Amino acid sequence: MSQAVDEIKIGGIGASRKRVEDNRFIRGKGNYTDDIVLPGMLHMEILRSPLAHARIKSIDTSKAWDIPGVHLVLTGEMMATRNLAWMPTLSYDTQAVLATDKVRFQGQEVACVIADDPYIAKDACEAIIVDYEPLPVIVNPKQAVADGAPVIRDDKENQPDNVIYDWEVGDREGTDRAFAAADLVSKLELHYPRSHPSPIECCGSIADFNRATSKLTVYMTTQAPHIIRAAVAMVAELPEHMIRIISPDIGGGFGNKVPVYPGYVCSILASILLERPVKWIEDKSGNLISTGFARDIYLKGEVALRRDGKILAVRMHTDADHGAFFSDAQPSKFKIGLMHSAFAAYDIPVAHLTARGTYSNKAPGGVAYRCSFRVTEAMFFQERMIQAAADDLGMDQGEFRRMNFVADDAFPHRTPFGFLTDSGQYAKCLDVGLKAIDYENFRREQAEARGRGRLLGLGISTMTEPLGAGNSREYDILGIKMFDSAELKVHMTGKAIVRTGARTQGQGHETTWAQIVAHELGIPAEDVVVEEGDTDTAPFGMGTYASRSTPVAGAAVAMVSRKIRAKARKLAAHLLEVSEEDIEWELGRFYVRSAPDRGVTIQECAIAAYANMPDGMEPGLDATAYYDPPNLTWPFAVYIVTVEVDPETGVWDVLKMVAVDDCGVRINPMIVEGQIMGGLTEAYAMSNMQFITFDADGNCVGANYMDYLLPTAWETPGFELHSEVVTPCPHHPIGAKGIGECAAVGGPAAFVNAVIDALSGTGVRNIDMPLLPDRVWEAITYRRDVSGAPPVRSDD
Ligand code: MCN
Ligand code: CUN
Repeated sequence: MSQAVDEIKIGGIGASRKRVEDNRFIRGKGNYTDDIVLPGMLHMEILRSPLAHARIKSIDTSKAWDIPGVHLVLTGEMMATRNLAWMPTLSYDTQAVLATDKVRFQGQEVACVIADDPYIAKDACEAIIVDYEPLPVIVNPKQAVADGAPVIRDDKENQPDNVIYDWEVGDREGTDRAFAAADLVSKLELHYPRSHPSPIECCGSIADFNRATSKLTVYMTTQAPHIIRAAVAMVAELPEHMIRIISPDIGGGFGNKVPVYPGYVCSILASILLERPVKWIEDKSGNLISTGFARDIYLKGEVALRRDGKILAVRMHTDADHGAFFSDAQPSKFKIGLMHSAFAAYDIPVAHLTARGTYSNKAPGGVAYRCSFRVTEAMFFQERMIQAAADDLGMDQGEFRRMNFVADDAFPHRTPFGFLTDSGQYAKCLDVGLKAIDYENFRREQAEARGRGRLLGLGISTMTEPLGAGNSREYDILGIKMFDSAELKVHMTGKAIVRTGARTQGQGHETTWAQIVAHELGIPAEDVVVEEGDTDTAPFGMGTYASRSTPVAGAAVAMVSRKIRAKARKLAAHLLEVSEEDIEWELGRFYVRSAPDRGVTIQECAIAAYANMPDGMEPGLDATAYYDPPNLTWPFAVYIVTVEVDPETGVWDVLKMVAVDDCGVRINPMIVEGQIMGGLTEAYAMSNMQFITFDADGNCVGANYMDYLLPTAWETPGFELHSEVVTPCPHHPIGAKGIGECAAVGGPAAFVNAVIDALSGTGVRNIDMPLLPDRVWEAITYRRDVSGAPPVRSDD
């Protein structure tokens, strides 16, 4: 008879364990960067540029210095004397820390004041007089490449124009041939607008340089503390072991807290100069105007089709607006992130993508906001194209997808862009979704309603996305290979602590990593503490973004647990006085194969590691595992939305939304559902209310919460989630695939497809997000596509 512990009871894999971190969060006991107060701490505020493009003729800081309580005023000129006016970005470009020659976007950092309190610092910022000479402004890729366009990055040698890269991937000739042989070519052009992750907590840092020990400690809002340590070592030319980056509790990241921001660098230099801790906490408008923008990409696509519905080839072109500095955090090999993961769920023989990136007078942007390196744009584009292609063919949306999906028995599947997808049951997920939305019935209702002048629509989005960079052969950031690690220490009482180089920002790692240990060792999850975010104690890791934590760091947690189990097995053999070969494992316990009643628990092995180890065995029970994933993980998702559009006002309401997510084995089903709900909420917001853009002078329009709306429970529709399809990841130690971003990636196309479907028959092929009522109304009234692309000057 088995005496194994019950996995669900001890909070192992599959248990919907309540999030342990919420205990402190909901009681207001979290410890965020702004909660930290150090003795003698000063406060820093940033002066930002009001103009989008201007030459700096002079900066007069004398009045700021005169204000009592001011300790330091930093300008670009002073930074330059220490070689810190510019810093490297994560995409091999440079970014101004404080402007010296020119300002290149509205909100750019021009000067900093460090004072006794933030109010004095703010007042002193206002006392700084900057003399600007305005320059012509560029706010979109078309203007960037126009004849005679001003060169934004005239600071760079070998940069005669505003083009950052021209990149291509795929098979150009093969694609051309396939298009020549097509029965029908379906085309679509659209703009995925800028958006902003806008986490509740803004960015901030407290730098604390101790002259006596030469040690620099920085508390900061970062999703990737080890990368920041490497960047600080590089920029500040400090030795790595003298830098400690601590990422305390984070109030939401969503990608906003991946980049390196000038505020971090300035607070560090200020602390070194003043030998006192310096705190910088960004305000909301500073966060919205200058940090971590996402998307802003123009997409042009063509699908070559056979009459029966088979996709023969895909051609794509993207024009990405990166703002004034190319600071995307992404694997260095790919210029436009993983844009070429588009169409990975479909069996497409050949494809070609060209991508151009340009500078503009906007804040750096591109890669953040719940996306695995541009996958959000890729999947949005894919699913808008798929809908348009099916419509052009006159085919049913479900049927068209089903006939082009990669079949269940066709894995591993090499996509035309070279990715290897390894598992999935796409058609099955779609069937579950169509049944849940009552597809046939809805189509009938839709036709009837149309007869009575009511506009109903149904939108489908189906996609697989690549989550979990590396492997280290193909993925690196600034040359640092993408892998992760975990360290597990089992104390003599059988309690444990696990540390990883990932950094949770709300995803629940403190709960789920303990569940993996429970699954592997049978130690109850509540006996396992999880710690992340301190470079002095956590093992090296590349951080949390691109939903890579479960695929990489989570895998490392499983692997280090197995190392511990291997040593515990030796201890068990010693305790049971049999040879190791005679020992069997069941959850939480080793036993003698021939006498199953004779066994020892994992806890008994733990104490033996300290109190009764065999001769010659190294004492203790701890280990570290580095995990280099063999491949990305490829979760699959189906999102289906039904809507009603009011033709009089353009207002649209969601009638029902269903989500079918297959992310392999779910460690904590409740946390996974939370991730999906959150992502769908963001997808809903992106598709209909989040509007942030730039006028022709480069003024950021919508940089406040009156215009840039955060969805609340009031306007967010209900979501029906389905979890019945589970395709374990074949190479992940516990079969899990990433989930953190799926719903935000795949969701937007479902909403937009639904509204466009409601307008079918009007000739409207596209309305750009956000689908604000006036845009929808304009499309219906004038029967035309509506683009919300940033304005082009009338003299263009
Ligand atoms: N999980 C699980 N079973 C799976 C997959 C995941 O139980 N098969 C659990 C994980 O253990 C983890 C959570 O779900 O607790 C998310 O896991 P994963 O998909 O690995 O994603 P990451 O932990 O790497 O989180 C990153 C992802 C990204 S990139 C953004 S952006 C985003 C997101 O997570 N930012 C978030 N979700 C967020 N959720 C919150 N609350 N706050 C953010 O800032
Ligand atoms: Cu691109 S947002 Mo998440 O990868 O941190």
